[in-house]
Formats: sequence, C-alpha cells, structure tokens
Amino acid sequence: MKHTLPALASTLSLIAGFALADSHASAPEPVATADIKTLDGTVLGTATVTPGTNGILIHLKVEGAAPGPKGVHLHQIGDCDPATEFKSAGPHIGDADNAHGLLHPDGPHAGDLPNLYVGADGTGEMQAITSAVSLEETPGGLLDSDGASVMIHAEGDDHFTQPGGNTGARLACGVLEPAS
Ligand SMILES: [Cu+2]
Repeated sequence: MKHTLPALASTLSLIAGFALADSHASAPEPVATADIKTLDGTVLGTATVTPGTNGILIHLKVEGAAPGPKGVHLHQIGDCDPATEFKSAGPHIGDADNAHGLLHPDGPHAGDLPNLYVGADGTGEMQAITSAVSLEETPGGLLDSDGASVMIHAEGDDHFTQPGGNTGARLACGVLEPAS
C-alpha cells in the first residue's frame, strides 16, 4: 500500500495535467478583426470574429461614443467609404431573404445583431453568437471575395421596423480583415 498510493497519486496528477493542457490548447483565436471608424476617421472601437461550437462569436468594444443603445449589423460588402456615408458597405447580409429584425416574424436578416449599449462614460461592449452567417461561403460570407463590414448605427435597433430597425444614420463602420 505504501508504495502504490504515491504511484496512483502521480498517475492521477499526470492525467489531470494532460486534461488541463488539452483544454487550454483548444481555445480558438479570432479569425477576423475590424477597426471601426466614424465618418471623420476617428477609431470608435474594434470587433473580433471567433468561430465557436454553436456559431460565430462577434465581440465589439467601443469608447468615445455617445451614450445609449446602438444598432449593430453585419453589412454585405467590406467597404467603409466615408464619402458615401458608409452606403458602400451595402445592405445587411441576407436582406434579400427575410425581413429585418430579430423580433420580426418574417425575419431576421442574417446580419442582424443585438444592440450595443454605450454607458455614460462613452464605453460600450457587446458579445453575440450567431449561426446565421458563415465565414467564407457566398453570398454574405464574412470573409468572402467582397468581404463584410461591421456597422454601428446612431440609434438602437427596435428589431422590427423595416428596413433597418429605426437605427438611423450609419455612425461607424469597420471592414472585417482576416486576423494575422
Ligand atoms: Cu445596418
């Protein structure tokens, strides 16, 4: 007994060590990121895209924004041209397939996301899992040949009104680029 117990203990710690190392090794990294800028070129924040088991995790962080809810969508084209007031980013991903709105009975667009909430200090953060978009396949893939953009709107999305949920102007836009 005196010999087998320590042997058993060291075997168990070896197994635990392998299990721990394994779970850490599999933590996925973002596959795409976007710097989100306003019309005058100010960087408002960043977005990352990380594939998970139940979908793609979108993680958005901003600072220096006006407080309150902001609509957030994935738009079809990776082009944030301020001269077009970001209309160069095109419509929401999946806008031809469904109505707009996470709460619309005929919705949502694949690119519809929950609102970002900005606090009184101008910072805000949002995380959402979506299985409505893919990374590569067209149409609407986040990293397909025409890319995709993360758009922050001036007003919160009511998730129902057509075509954009009453979110108002396109406040800030970021082109998703493959993470290096
Ligand atoms: Cu939008």
